[in-house]
Amino acid sequence: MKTNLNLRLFSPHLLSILTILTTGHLLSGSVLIDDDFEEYAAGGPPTSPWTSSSNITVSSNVNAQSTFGPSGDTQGMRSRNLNGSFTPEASVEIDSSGESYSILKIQFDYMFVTQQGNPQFILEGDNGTNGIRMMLTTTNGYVSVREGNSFNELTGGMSLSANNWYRFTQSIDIGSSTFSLTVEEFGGTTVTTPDLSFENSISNPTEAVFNYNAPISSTGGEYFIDNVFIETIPEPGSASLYLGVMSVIVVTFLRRRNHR
Ligand SMILES: [Ca+2]
Repeated sequence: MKTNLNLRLFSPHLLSILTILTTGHLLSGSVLIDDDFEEYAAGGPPTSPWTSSSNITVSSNVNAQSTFGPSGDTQGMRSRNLNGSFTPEASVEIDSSGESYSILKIQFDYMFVTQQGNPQFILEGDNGTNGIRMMLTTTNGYVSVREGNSFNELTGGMSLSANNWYRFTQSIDIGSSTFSLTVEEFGGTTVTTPDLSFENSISNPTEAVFNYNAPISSTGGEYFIDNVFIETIPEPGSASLYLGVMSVIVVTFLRRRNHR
């Protein structure tokens, strides 16, 4: 009977289950921001964790109903470029301190209504340094990424059109200052551009910023953001180490149990 018990406890099935249990949690990462803007009062600015300037409001306008969002999702964050002397800006803090991760995932849904002054996303590092900077739509209708000293329009495969939702997903490697960008058009095509470069290297991401590249006073621009999701993906190495430690603990436990 003793031999049969040992075989059962160390069976491949048991080890498989333990592997899933011990690595599944780690590999899911930590969600830092998950915001669909449904919890804020319509017509006012988005409140904590957001910081915003004038002309940033949470809107229940029908155009703000993201088709990517959950059922019943009716609000988004509206940014209007109207004043000519400043660019509207909304930002949210990214606190990844104490986390060991290899990839930072940043996802949001975007729709522009009128394209005046290019809507812009920035991932800032310490001291407000621009790490990633991209124009979400240029006057040519493309996404344009600031790589080092130059803007590079991503003309391959997709031009963006007004009043249509797009899901932007960035898979970011802070250590190598590179990222991939996937742009999914709702009901349309999906284009992934790998190996994009940062504007500047940063050691630590601190804020995600939505603004414009230039102020506009005449006709103005308008866009919406919804479903902002920021997550850390842990390093494979740390997951393996964790699994190794858990295995030792489990094996020790089983041995003691068998020797009782
Ligand atoms: Ca929403």
